[in-house]
Amino acid sequence: MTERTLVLVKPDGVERGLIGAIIARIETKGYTVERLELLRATPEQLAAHYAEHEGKPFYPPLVEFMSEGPLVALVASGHGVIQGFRSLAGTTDPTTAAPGTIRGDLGRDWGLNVQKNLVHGSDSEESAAREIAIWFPEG
Ligand code: DAT
Ligand code: MG
Repeated sequence: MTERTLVLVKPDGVERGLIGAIIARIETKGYTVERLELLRATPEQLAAHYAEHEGKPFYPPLVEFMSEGPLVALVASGHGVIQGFRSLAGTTDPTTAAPGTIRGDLGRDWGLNVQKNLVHGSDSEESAAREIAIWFPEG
């Protein structure tokens, strides 16, 4: 089934000049970039986006990190793109993410109290619909 997913290139990815490398992996896999914007996240967007993590110890530094600089929000589409992009991204911790993945190849532990793991990808159809509405509210 053709799906859409919400991808963020987080501020660490933008700062390190990896926007192109990350988007190239999405396109090389055969997914289509449908929407794309470089923006600074508002506190409201981050609170909505990370609502499931509110109250966890890593939530305050996570939201702080995500507002430190511009990020890229994009919508990618394709058959199975939600799971497919999660596979491309690799597991959450870049130290142990498999080589061949975005986080495994391009990410590492920078010794800070939040994992700077370059990208976000929606984890379900419900999350994708919710998150696309947060970052592209104009539809
Ligand atoms: P993912 O981004 O792989 O979907 P998640 O939704 O569980 O992971 O967490 C959201 C982000 O929060 C994640 O990309 C990095 C940060 N994070 C998650 N678990 C963490 C932890 N144990 N310590 C520090 N940061 C964490
Ligand atoms: Mg997640």
